[in-house]
Amino acid sequence: MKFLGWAIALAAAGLTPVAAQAPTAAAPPAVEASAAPTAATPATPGAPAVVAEDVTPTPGIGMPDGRMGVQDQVTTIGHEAQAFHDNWLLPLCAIISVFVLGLLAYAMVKFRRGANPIPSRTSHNIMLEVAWTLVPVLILVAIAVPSIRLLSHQYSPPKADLTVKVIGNQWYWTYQYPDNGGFELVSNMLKECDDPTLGNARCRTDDDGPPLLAVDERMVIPVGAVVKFIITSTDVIHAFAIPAFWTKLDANPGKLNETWVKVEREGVYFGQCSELCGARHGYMPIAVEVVSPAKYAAWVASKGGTMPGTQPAAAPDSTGSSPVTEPATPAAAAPQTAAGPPAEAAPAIQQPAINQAATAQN
Ligand SMILES: [Cu+2]
Repeated sequence: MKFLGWAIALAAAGLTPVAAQAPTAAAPPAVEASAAPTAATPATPGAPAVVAEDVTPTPGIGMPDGRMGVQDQVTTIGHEAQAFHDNWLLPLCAIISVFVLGLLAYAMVKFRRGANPIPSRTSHNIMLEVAWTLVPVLILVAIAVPSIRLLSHQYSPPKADLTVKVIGNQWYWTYQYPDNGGFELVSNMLKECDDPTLGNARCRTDDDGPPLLAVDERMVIPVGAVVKFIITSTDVIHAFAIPAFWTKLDANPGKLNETWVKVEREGVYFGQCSELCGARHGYMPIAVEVVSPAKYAAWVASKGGTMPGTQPAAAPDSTGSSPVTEPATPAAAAPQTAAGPPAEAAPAIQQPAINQAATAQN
């Protein structure tokens, strides 16, 4: 029944007039549907590295390294949130905990039965009651003000320089670049070299990143740019989370969520799906590579995409400094055949298919 529902939903999506107008947008659901049953294997088996290989992850940056506390933050929101957490919430929690523990210990010793054979009959103390009502209210206000300010900054994005559509699938991520011609990446986790299920796929090296976090296709974004993530899902609820960006947002089928980042330094930053989404939930990592604008343009060209304001027929890798040596992957090549779709077509189209698929599943 589940597959029948999917088939009906996808057929309906392909037959709608809107879908017919935008070939790139109609194509991804078909690709995703065929890829879903074999999601356990990487999208490009046997292919060499297609990541921007001159950017290797820095140990301890953008990944867990055994330290306590939050990861080093590399976004403006991340700095604000980390300061709020480290300099305000944690000390406040510690002070309150120690204070309550002290009160408990004091009461246990001072008012123990041995020292008070005749218990006190006191039942009211106006000053005390006013104090223990007012003080917690003031503490909550002191937490609420910076907390709401942070929320307001998170949900007041500046004008985006780049939009990336993030799509969760069981169990991998796809990234679409509507501003750069609409190409799409399929990002699968890299397995270990001694994994008996590896097959012909490329296995992880230390240059790719830590085990369970390295992927075959990283999302690439330019440093210093305001990048808007439009986040959704094709099947169940996933969550797009990158700790170093202070980003965590659900990817819901049939719904578009939005968040943004402005990353301050180049590097590779890792995250994971953070919503229990099925058997391989733990194996759908996220890797974002942040590069200079020039490298980003070269990478876009290598994927067959275009930079805004340039001609679609621009020769790929004209700078000669492309961080990527491979031509576009099959997944990325698909949009190349499309005749210049409008940038915003993808989200508008994907919706009916997702809605119907979700309904069919229920
Ligand atoms: Cu997931």
